[in-house]
Amino acid sequence: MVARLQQVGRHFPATPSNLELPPVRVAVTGAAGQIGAFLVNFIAQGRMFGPYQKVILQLIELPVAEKVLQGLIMELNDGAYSLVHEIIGTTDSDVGFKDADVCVLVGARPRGPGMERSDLLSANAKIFEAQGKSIDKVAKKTVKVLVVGNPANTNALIASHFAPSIPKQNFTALTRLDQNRAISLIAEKTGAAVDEIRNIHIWGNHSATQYPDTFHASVKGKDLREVVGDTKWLDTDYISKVQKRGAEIIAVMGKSSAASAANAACDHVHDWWFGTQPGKYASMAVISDGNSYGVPEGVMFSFPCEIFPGGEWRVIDGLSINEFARERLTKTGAELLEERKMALGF
Ligand code: NAX
Repeated sequence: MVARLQQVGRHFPATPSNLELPPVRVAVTGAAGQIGAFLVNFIAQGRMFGPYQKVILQLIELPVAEKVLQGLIMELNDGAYSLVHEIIGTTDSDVGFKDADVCVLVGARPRGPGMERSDLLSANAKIFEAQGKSIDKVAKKTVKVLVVGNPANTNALIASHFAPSIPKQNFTALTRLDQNRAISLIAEKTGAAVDEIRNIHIWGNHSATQYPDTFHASVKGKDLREVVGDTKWLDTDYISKVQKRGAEIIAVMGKSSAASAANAACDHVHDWWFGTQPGKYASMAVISDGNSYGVPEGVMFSFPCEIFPGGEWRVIDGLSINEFARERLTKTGAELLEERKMALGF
């Protein structure tokens, strides 16, 4: 096991309100992996909790990756990040999740050769059951959990299921990378800046059934679909490009997205921590209560969400869902029900 490597309590710039706040404890599993290594550096730089909030990094790895974790911590130390109050590296989840304010669950079992989807789901079910139980036991009861490791939505559901003392609303899965990809493609198509594009929503599963919805979105305040002016592209190639962007990256780069995934995890937690800007919603997979848009109850489904400072969120209601969208919401919801059945048996 990697020991406590740093306990510095450095001074940090004398800037506004966060000076008096205690450091945020953020646990990251799979910290030594591709995404994890970017993520922990981004957190140390203030991308997740802002430039004045100190953090305690609680990094969790498998024993097989212990040396890599040790090296990562050495590099973090060499970064001399003023926001990093302390780093804990461990292979014991009860140590890593202890008193955590935020847990980002990146480590997961990848699909091996000859592995069926059901094998993948059940292998991950075991991991996320154990992590859910550990979070339940040692993390703060107010902990916010973001699952990145795939199949992210169902892994989040499992972790939540095995953490009964923590509200189900505190478990989420990452679809922000899909939202960012969807925005970036529209920026490329229209020449608008990414900040000028609002409210493209990702519905459903972080998989090839996800539905990037442009019907409620705008570019520079105007209806996105009118600005793009190419309905056929929006309803076919665009959707499929967003859905398959992960595979496209692998085909080009020979490995999967890492920096963009870490960046999206920071966006997700940042909005969850500070709240969304007025009129600008965030896609995140959250527990469905069965009352929104005909989505089945009890699956982790990506919805457009408004988040209030402090972390309470609500699914945006009242959006019109046409037949085209309905078909896609049904398909991605059915996939999540099937995943839940394979992973949890109900
Ligand atoms: P890597 O294989 O580079 O890293 C995973 C790390 O997790 C490894 O260091 C491994 O030792 C560790 N690990 C595995 N099981 C663990 C456990 N039980 N406890 C602690 N650590 C554990 O994968 P990487 O490229 O970083 O991807 C990580 C996960 O993110 C994968 O499941 C991947 O499919 C998923 N992704 C999810 C995305 C999303 O938008 N939701 C997008 C990017 C990415 O594909």
